[in-house]
Amino acid sequence: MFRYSFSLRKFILAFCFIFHDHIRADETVLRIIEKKISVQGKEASVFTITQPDGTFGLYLNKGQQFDVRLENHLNVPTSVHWHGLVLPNNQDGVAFITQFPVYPGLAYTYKFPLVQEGSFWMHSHVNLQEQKLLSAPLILYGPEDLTIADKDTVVFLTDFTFKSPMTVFQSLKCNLDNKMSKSKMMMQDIVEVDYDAFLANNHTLDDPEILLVKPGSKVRLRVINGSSATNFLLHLGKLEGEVIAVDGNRIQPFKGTEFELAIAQRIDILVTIPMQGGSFPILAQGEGTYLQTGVILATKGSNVPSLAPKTAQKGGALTNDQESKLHAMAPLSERAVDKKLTVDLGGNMKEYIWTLNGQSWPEVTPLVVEKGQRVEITFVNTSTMSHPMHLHGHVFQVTAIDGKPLNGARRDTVLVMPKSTLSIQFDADNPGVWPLHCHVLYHLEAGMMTVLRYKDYVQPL
Ligand SMILES: [Cu+2]
Repeated sequence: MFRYSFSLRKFILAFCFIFHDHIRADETVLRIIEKKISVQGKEASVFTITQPDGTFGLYLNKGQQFDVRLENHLNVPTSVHWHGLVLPNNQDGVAFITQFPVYPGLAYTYKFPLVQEGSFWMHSHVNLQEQKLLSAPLILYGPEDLTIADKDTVVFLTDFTFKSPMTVFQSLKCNLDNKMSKSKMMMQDIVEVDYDAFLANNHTLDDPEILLVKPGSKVRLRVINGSSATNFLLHLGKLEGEVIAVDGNRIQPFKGTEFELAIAQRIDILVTIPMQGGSFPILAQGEGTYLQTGVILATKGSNVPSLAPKTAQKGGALTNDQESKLHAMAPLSERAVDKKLTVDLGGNMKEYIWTLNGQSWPEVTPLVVEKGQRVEITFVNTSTMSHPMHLHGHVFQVTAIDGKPLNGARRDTVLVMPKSTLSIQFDADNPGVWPLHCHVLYHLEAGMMTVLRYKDYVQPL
């Protein structure tokens, strides 16, 4: 019997060796796969990023080596960008800029040290794949995280449509060609895409994820806006929340029951479960919509309410209020700005072309900086829509809103409100060619991207 088991084990090992001889023990495998999900009782085919054991996304520690083998099991080329990570330029995962796309049946290995901690995410940077849910959480735990909360949990928000992303994009173009009525145009300023549902950890609110919590315990919610075109308003209901970080960067604690979360941003909120227990919905309503999603924190034996994915009241519009109240725990050192850049956010609504400084990707003039410079970028939003602007490879600080100086939060994505200006500063300390773009997927597809290029940098491949 022993001999039999032993040889069986050897056989299995040999079998694994044949198929995985290229995988090292310290390497994490991420598979990009197509899968079927059910939304409102209807089947849909989406993309997802999972580990071989089914884990959704990546959970690593600061100081560890990021050593990930990304396998493309789709029938189309793809690439995955590690959103918010400070990494060497050639590890950034942007197809056609820092690497070729990963073709079906091929893998690509990423290796770099993890210098940050906090809540991040990953998503496709190819075409409109992000709308097919090709995104996942990427959490980097810090040494103190165990003492911050009793439970640490992710709430990953996405916007879902049964339509193909290309159909959505085409209809955005057509709608605008067809000279809409003024009222429809006004509505479109906030909401461009009519989604079928919003998902939290891949669940709709009629079948929500229920997270078991203990009475009196502290819970850290890492809320990630992984949606393609939806800003969210977060409602904590009976719980008061304390925001401790935005975009993975600690801020001076900020209390409230309602928070705003723009596309691609993250917010880490601490809540304390009352001693008497109960169930506590954490809701996210789409800006300018009646749709909501969320998770439910529930103590053992509590009655879990059934919640409707549609609300009676329409979600309002995001403002600059929250951003103006955020202050970094570790602001940039005080120093003079060496390089000032202005980026005009604009669009030609008739043709649905979105621009930065009047240019559409890829016909753009790069923004050039030099290593060692303190750089300031002022976004001037001349359009009637808000734009979540994301800079790759750097952590910036929000330093002014509408000309008013601010010792603001450190971030990688900031929402620039319509007819508003917003300045950010950062130290140019990570040479490369780094995308700077609007994170509304359809604006990005319509050209709202440029690059920040370090003078004299040539990419080692
Ligand atoms: Cu935009």
